[in-house]
Amino acid sequence: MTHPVDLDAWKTLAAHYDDVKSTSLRDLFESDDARFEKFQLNAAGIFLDYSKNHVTDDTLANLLRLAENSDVKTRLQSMFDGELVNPTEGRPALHTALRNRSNTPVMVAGEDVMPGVNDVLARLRVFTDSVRSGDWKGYTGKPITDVVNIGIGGSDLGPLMAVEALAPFAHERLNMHFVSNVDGSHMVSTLKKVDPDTTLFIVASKTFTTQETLTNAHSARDWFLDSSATESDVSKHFVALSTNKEAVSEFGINVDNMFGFWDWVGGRYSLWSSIGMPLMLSIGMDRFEQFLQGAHDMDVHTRTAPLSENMPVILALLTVWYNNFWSAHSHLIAPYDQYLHRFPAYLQQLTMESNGKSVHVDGTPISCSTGPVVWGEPGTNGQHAYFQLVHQGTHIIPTDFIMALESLNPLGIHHELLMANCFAQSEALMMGKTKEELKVEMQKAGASDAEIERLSGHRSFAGNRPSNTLLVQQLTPQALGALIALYEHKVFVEAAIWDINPFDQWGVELGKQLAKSIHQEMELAATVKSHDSSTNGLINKALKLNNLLA
Ligand code: G6Q
Repeated sequence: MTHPVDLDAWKTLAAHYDDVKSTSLRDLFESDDARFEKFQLNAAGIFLDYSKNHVTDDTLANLLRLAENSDVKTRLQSMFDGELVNPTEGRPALHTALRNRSNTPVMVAGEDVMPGVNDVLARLRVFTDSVRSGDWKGYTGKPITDVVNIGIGGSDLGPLMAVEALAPFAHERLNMHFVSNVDGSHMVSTLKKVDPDTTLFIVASKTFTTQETLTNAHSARDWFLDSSATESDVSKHFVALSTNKEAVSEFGINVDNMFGFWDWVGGRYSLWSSIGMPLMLSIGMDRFEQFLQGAHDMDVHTRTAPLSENMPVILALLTVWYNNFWSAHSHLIAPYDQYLHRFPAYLQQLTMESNGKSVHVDGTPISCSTGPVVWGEPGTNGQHAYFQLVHQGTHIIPTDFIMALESLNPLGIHHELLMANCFAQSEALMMGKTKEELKVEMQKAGASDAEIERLSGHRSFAGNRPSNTLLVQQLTPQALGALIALYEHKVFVEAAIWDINPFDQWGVELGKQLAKSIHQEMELAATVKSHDSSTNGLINKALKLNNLLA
């Protein structure tokens, strides 16, 4: 396999970077009035303005050639077709089948997976409808008022983010809670807010072996049984979302209360499966299907649009451009939408777990830098915190601004101000403020020449900081579905270019393994000597201070 850095297009881009690196974004806009019209795209209800990037027609042509050289189209098609795109775990990655609203067959090992997908969706509809309507009763005959999702990582971040994002569509009676951390405080503080006879616990775990989730689930069950409930009442209050029937049954959850999915659904891609149950309960199955439809629309766009008009491909190419040629290894997600406050955290897992890799698909050491650090918080809050570094720090941090044009909570001038701030930030990042502009501004305010001179370096901004702006009309279930699918495919295209496997996570597995073995050692209540001196020292300190040594 040719490594990315050996491709002709890669070498051309490296040379092209030297040609364009000193051309400012200001210059690019001044020399082309049609830049906004030229560098924009529409797909599945999402508008993308990518004109405020360090790209010219030539840059784009070179990047598109890189996508061609990297077989991006073929690789995308392999994923949609259910081929083994996750070779280290020997699996396809078919989250797209879960939202395949066209219902065309998707074959895995000679079998169409769609009837299974549709069956689970139908069961989920019956169950979630009955909880929402109040027909599903707790053990004292009362309807459910609170739902506690117990899961972590992919079995937590997606449902939590989406329930928050679609809060305006939430069911009035159902309060949603999420417990992920094995820190007992998370469970204890949640249980204080709910009553055993009106609470439904969802134990969400693909493997049903995850230490944190099982520990939390056991504690929740003990708490439930400490009320007047008995073992036979558990089935009215505990359901499982998993691929592991045996472990679910061993835990004591009746498999009639289990909603399955398949090993070809990666944890961080599982929101579209039964793992989405908290969202189904919150917004109802009809709206959940609109959510699936939005993602499917983006899937169709990704599969069919030419590379030059393909939104996830363009976004991925921009990330590769900055990450590999501009040495910009950090990417800011700035949703100007309070409901999207968990979206950056969700994308952090999606992108960093997928593309945080140091070997190529064939196992050879990586030849280029891979996934950037992804982070963020909603605007306008970020402006009063870390945006200073994005404006004037020494790092280039490409930024994605995300906003809905219409508010779901119109309130006076609030939404206009939100939009104004969003547009102002991307403009300020790009334009900066020249010394001449500062001089005029300070002179108008009556500053002396000496004062202007003294502050000139501090108060002028180089600007030239790139950003994308993504707009939807309203943050509806459909729009959210399309937005998530857009980033999923962007991550896949980046991985295709870097020639890495975005679907495994051996680092996560290592963490799970080590925590388990240290815990087993701690349970022996004896001084631990088997690790390095730091790890031994920390474990022994904890054992001693908690009086756990025999
Ligand atoms: C996701 C990761 C990881 C996983 C959690 C929970 O892609 O593999 O975040 O989702 O470790 O795993 P379970 O769902 O199996 O409990």
